Amino acid sequence: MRTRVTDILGIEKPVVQGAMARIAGASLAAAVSEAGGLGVIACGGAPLEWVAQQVELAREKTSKPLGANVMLMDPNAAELARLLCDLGIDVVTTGAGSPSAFMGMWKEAGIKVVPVVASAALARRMERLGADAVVAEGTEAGGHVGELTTMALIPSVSRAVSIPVIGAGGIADGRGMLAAFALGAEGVQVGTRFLTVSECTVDDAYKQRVLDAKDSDTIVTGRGSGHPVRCLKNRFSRRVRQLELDASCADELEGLYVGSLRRAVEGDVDGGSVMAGQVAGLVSERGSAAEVVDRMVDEARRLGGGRLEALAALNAERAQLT
Ligand code: TUI
Repeated sequence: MRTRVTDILGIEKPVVQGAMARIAGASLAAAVSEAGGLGVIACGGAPLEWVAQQVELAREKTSKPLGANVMLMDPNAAELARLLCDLGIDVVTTGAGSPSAFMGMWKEAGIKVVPVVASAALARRMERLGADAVVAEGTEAGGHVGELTTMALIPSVSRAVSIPVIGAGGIADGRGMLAAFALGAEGVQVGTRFLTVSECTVDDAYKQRVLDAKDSDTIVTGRGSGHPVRCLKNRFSRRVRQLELDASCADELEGLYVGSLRRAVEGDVDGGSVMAGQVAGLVSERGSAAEVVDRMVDEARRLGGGRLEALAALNAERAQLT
């Protein structure tokens, strides 16, 4: 299936795997790329040696394009930005900030750059700096989130820029994919739906929590501190929300946050931050990465009466239908 997103990224299906920090390594990323989507190694919170090792491992598993994600709040973001040039990664996605400082370096290295944005203003800035596409990620997503919903954000970003928009946040199946295309997207980014696939190496207790979740089971922690993170309701997130109401608890709150994602990823799903999007309530199967990619595209195609590519072509022209 061709859209500007597949053409620019050199992939076969316009499905990008969301970078899930401490979760998405070589195993998941290579499986998604091998299935024809874009697999993305999440570098957030990881040492540089781990990143180099995962890129090498993924390259052994697939010769198809491969992405890496830079979490811009990471203290080692600048070193990582340079390392990804040396490793010859095909695509960089970024999150939780503006990658302005690194854009020139990446473009010079021939890397396709796809910043995740949560507003039209940042999307416009990224286009001016040479971004190849943007991911418009709504607040339904898991992990670090912005304020706007996917429903409001995709059309707003689509109107603001000419480069392709990849919709994200709340997309877990073909219906979500078709909806994103109806709103102006030419590709989708999917995170939560990949959490439960066989190639995802997160602890099984984490997968089970996602499978068991219902639609209202996520919550956003850290809104007050400026680091809003969507995760599943559990002992950890309920305690955080409680402490957030009381300014005198700042120290206890900070202590609770330290290592919270690592704890969850390693299986402490009551005491850690089980990051997941609102669509956790829609995820009720495990399967493989290839099944997720194939089914999503097939379902969106069927639901759209086979006109998914035509919709993407209209979006590429920013066609006004009124
Ligand atoms: O980055 C994400 N999601 C993430 S990163 C992450 S790692 C982490 N680990 C432990 C604790 C907390 C986080 C987990 N989830 N998504 C991409 C994303 N970026 N969503 C929203 C944004 C965003 C928001 C505001 C991007 C830019 C922005 O404004 C920047 C500016 O300067 O205007």
